[in-house]
Amino acid sequence: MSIRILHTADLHLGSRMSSLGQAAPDFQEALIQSFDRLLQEAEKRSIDLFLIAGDFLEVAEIQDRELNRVHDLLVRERSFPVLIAAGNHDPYSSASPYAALFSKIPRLYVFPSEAIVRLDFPELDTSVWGVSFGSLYQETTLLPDIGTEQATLRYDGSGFPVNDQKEEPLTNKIGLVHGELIAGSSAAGVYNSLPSQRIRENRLDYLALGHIHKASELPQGDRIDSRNTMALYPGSPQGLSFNEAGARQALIVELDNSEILSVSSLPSSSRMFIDLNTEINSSQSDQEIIDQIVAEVREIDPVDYRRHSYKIHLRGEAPSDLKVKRLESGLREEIGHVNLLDELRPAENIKELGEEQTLRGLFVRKMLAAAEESDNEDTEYDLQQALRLGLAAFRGEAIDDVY
Ligand SMILES: [Mn+2]
Repeated sequence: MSIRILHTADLHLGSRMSSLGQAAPDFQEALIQSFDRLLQEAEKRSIDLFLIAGDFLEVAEIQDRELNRVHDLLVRERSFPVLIAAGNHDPYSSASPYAALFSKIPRLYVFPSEAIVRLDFPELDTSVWGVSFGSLYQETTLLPDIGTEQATLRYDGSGFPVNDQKEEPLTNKIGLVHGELIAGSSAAGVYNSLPSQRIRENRLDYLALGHIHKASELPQGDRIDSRNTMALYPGSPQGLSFNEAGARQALIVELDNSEILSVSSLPSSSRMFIDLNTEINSSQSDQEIIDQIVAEVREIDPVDYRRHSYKIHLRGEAPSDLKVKRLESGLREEIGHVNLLDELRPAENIKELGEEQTLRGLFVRKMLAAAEESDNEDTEYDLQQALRLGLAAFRGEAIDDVY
C-alpha cells in the first residue's frame, strides 16, 4: 500500500539566536511558526506519518513558556502520528521534556536512547525503526535496520503498546535517526557516525536523517534506485543564521509496497536569511540606492519581503559623502531587518593619485600593492574600503561610518 511521510529535522525550537540582536525575537518566533506550518501542511496533504530526525528542541535554551507552546501545538487535533528520534541538542534522558511534559501526548512517540525500537503501523502496512541520542555525544554507531530492534510496539490509533508476538516487519520499512553521514566504512566522530558503507548494506527503504542543516540533493523521478536504502537530510526547515540562507524545506516521501515513488520538497521557512550583493555607482542618490535595493529584494520575495533578514553588500563606486548607517536606517523602514556592508571602492582616479609624490600618493600605492598581493576576496574588499576611508580622511571628512 502507498503512504506519504513528512520528514523534517533540526528545528532547534527554543534557540535564542542572540547573535541576531534586534532580529532575534522575530526569528525565535519563526522557528515555532515554521513548525506550526509543517503540522498544518501535513494535515492538508493527508500525510500518514510525521517524522522528526532529531534536534527538534534546543533543550539548553528553550524556556518553559515556549515548551508549553510546542506542547500545545502537539496536542492540537491531528490525524497523523508524530515520531521523534532525539539528537545531540535534545537528548532523551529522564530530565528531558520528552520524558515528562511530552510523554502523555496522544499520537506522539519519542524513541528511547538505550535500544532500537520498531513501531508497526498495520493500517499503513509500515514499520519504522528508530533510536534517540541519550546524551550530547554518541560515539558508537546507532543505525536502525531490519532485525536491530530490541522491542516492537504496535500503534493502536493513539498509543504505542508493546507487541510481544514475534511478527515479521510490515512492507514499507523506514528508519529514523540523528547522525552524521561519513564516507567510507569506519566510524570516527562523536555525533553518531554513519559510514556510507554501512548505509549501503542497510535494508530499509528509506532512512530519515537529521543533524546536517544543509539538505541532501534530491533524487529526480526516474533516478530513484530502489536497490539501496535512500538516506536523506531535509536540512533545517527554518534557517538559524546567515549560514542557512535562502529558502528551506521539509521532505515529502511517497512509498508504495516498499518502493520509493517520489521525494519532493515542501517549502517551510517562515522567515529567510538573505545575503545579496548590490552594485551601485557614485552618481546615485540615497533614494535611488534605496529604490534599487527594495526592487531587488521584492524580486526575491514579492509578498513577504519585509519578513526576512538581509545582509546586503554594497559594491561598486562610492558616492562621496555616503553615510552607510543612515542608508541602512532608510532601508529598515522599507524592508525590515537589514545589515549593510560597505564594500565600495573609491570614486577617485586611483591611478593618478598613486603617482603623486605626497603622503596620500604613498598611502594609495601601499594599499593597492596590498590588494594586489591578496588572494582572498574578503580581504580585497576590506582593503578597498580602507583605501576609500583613508582618502576621505585625506579630504578632511569625518569618518563616522566605520564598523
Ligand atoms: Mn545535531
